[in-house]
Amino acid sequence: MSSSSRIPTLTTTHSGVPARLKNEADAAKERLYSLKTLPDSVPRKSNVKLPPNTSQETLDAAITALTKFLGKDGVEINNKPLVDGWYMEHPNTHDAYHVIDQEEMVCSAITYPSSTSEVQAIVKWANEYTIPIWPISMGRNIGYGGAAPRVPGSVVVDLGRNMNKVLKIDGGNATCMVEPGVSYFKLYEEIQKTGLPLWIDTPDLGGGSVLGNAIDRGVGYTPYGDHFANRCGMEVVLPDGSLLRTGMGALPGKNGEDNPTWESFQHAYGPSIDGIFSQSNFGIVTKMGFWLMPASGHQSYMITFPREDDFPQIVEIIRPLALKRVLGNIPQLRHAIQELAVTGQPRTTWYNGPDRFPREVVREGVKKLPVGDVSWVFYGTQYGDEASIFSQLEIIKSAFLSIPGSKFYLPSELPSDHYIHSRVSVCSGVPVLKELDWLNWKPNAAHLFFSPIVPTSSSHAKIIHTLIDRLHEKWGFDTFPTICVAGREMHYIANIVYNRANEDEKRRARGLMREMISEAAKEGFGEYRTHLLFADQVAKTYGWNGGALRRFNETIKDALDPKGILAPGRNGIWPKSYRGKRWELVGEEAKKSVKARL
Ligand code: EUG
Repeated sequence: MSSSSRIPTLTTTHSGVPARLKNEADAAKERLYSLKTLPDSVPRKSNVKLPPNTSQETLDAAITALTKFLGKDGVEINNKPLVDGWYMEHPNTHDAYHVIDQEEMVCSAITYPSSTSEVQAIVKWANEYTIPIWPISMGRNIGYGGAAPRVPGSVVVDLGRNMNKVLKIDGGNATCMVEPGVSYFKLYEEIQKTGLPLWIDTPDLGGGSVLGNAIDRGVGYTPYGDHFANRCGMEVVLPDGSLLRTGMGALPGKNGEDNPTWESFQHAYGPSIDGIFSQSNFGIVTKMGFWLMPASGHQSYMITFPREDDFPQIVEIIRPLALKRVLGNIPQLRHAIQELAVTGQPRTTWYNGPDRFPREVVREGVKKLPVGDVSWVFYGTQYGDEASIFSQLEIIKSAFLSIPGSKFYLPSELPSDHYIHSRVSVCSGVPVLKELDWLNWKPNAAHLFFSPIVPTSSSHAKIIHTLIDRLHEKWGFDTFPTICVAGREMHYIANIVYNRANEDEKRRARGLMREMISEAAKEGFGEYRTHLLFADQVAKTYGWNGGALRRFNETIKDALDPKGILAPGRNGIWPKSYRGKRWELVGEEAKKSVKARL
């Protein structure tokens, strides 16, 4: 056996794989590594990346001071070769899925707090030395920048390594409270241990941080799929090192206890402020409460549609079903090409050309799979007792099957290795790894998401899909749309899969992103989330009334973080000391000028 047998498990590492998925993880890594031509690491081209305006001496003195406080194991200099690793063995030094040079967006050091008071001390230390810090929960935000800091040389605060406890599970009230290092895998295991009939809500992959994903406003697929909407209560270290509790946590409980409704009511008295700690750099969230879903009967299904042009009609059928909550969760609509990709076989299995994967080859490919000659695949799940699921399915079938040639399948009608079984797990709160399989599409594969919000309407859906497909063609990428339907809007996720060993592919991936962001904005579409590199450009598209939103964010930023130490540039929010100094990355040219500055 190769290196894969070293994949850490949950019993040894907070970020490890659960025992039930160990073999699957080994096999997935094995398949991915069989296509890897990049070495595990290469020697560093330069020394430790210094924070801006910081000399080596100042950094050394600062690190010595921090080490005195946190101990030798609490601080680590980032001077070793960079290792991209694999999903379950991901780095906290840089972006494993680098879209620019691997060494460009790196931290100078990593620090590992063990408590909220240590986080407070780190923040005070950063203020003292004016060194930017970049907090990560676990750093598995893959496709959006991973663990990489926006400002090279920042000190990464890896919250998860030593702060990874499930602090509370309340079976009666169906709530929990977690620290940043609790993954979906871990929360799931902990709940199983209690024997309580509770579900978590997991994204497609289960290795990420529950807290981190929620404050990045990530998405899962049960009726509790809007992660930030199902939060309840936060504890936040502010940029001056002081501590805040939001919601009912602001009201002290009896005898110094936590407030008993902290995880039950989202608000306090006065303005609702939780939202400003999501997708921002206004505070470090060290604890967060969540609502859990009572376990339920569930039935997943798949509906296939034969023609490319069925897309707008599918969307029109979805909207009323979603609004009436007949579709009670976040279903996915995928293009047929993904039926090929999720088999885990490389692109070359079907097609060897360097150009775009031809439509006829998709058709030839899917014809041989259980789905047959189709263009779109809808993965849904219904919840409740048997009778209610039955009646819901009758409504759903009669709506979708009005499209000529569409077909309805249950998981029991499909082979045991079909992707639907992974959807069954995800849609019933069981975190899995299956979604990694489409990474085998290319060697040394990495992915990048373009994630616009689109009204659930045929005309808008057609515009965005045509735009995305046209630009993928222009820049030479296969179009991999996964459309996650929230209700009145859809998160259209275009998965750009690129070979991170190929500089030209990386350049084209960046070009494609930049052009999609600007073209989509002209049509009124904006991203719900984006990779670090594109944060400035996306933030700029939200420019109504001369950038009123940006000004508001900057006002808050300057008030809370006058020295600009906390995650400068996150989500396009720059502290005063960085503004107007060409830190914003809005194009390839800007990148060059920033690089020259560093
Ligand atoms: C996916 C979904 C997302 C996202 C990134 C990826 C799914 C990929 C709905 O949000 O942000 C299969």
